[in-house]
Amino acid sequence: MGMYDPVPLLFTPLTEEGQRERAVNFLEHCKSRRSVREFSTRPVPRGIIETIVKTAATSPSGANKQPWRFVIVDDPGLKRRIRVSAEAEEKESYERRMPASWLADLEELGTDWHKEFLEIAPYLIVVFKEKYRNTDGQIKKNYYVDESVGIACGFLLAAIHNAGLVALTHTPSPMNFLREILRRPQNEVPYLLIPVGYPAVNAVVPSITKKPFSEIMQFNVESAE
Ligand code: IYR
Repeated sequence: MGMYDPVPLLFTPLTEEGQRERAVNFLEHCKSRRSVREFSTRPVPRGIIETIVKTAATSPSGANKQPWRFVIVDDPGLKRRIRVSAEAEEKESYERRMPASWLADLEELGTDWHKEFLEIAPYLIVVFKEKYRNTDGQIKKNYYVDESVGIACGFLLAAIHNAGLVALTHTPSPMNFLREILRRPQNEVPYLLIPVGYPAVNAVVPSITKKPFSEIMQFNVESAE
């Protein structure tokens, strides 16, 4: 059994000026990230993708259980099977399962059931959440699994952007077919499907904006007069 064994924190202090500069630079960097649906077939070195996944794995997680599995796919046969299954589910969703209000919201983004990017992007990173662990026949549950894997995916997307690549957070629904195609065990549930690569030449994105800061931030509690 592991014991709590404290070690000195490695912490590099910055000057206030340095902090401001780093904070603003990171904001500007993050502002330039966009979800991309039009990919180039230009290959990406596998080592870069692995470094990005290692970055995601630095995330905090409930009781440090690290309840994630990142499956990296570049095999054309697997990508084809994933595309075929995803499109079958998405076609059903767009044509029958999604309510009119949802379809209206998606019209702004111009999405439909065609998912050719699943074959065009050089890599798919399929993220699974590990609901529980099976250690020597003993079932041990993980904690805050959605929060932990969601945070790790945030790190993953930031690392992808930082590496000069683009991605899409794709959620075909339902997506249990990913467990079958990628032969993951029952304790793992597909969480996100993330194509990664370079944008197609002349790729376009929808002209969307982020909410004003005043709408997303509250500072303490305004006095109600
Ligand atoms: N999963 C579908 C639909 C979809 C849903 C949301 I919410 C989006 O922001 C975008 C798409 C699809 O990938 O097309």
